[in-house]
Amino acid sequence: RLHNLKIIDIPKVQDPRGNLAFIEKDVIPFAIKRVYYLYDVPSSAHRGGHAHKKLYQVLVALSGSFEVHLKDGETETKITLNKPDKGLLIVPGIWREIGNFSSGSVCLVLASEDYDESDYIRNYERFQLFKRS
Ligand code: T46
Repeated sequence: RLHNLKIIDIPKVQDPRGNLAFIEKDVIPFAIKRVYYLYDVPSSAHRGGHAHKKLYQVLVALSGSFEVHLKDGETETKITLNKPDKGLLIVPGIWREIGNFSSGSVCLVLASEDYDESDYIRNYERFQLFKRS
């Protein structure tokens, strides 16, 4: 299991009318600069397959479920996200692959930085070199 793995509890208000979850600045350990989401993902699709040099992110299964495989260069962990009130923190230097999306699932991502292709390591051998440097 990865040692710096963290699941964040997102505060919520449960109500017979439905639940309301809220993300305020103290819930996420970084200032959110960008929000994006994956949706209409075919169940056979694999997303990710890269690491980030500086970016922190929190993934939330807003609807449905999917699996996140994480590698830090030494150990690996598979996490199933299937609860809208749980966020998976992914710190820099972690290889991630996301798959097994259930039909209608939505992956919300809160990110610490603007989109920057130069922050991506999209080659696994380069990732291993990055981890050793
Ligand atoms: C990650 C996982 C969970 C943008 O133009 N702006 C954006 O903010 C993002 C995230 C992507 N893009 C472009 C870059 C590519 O041309 O959208 C295209 C698809 O991106 P990518 O192949 O990186 O998508 P995923 O789902 O494999 O990865 C994304 C994030 O890029 C990544 O940081 O951790 O979701």
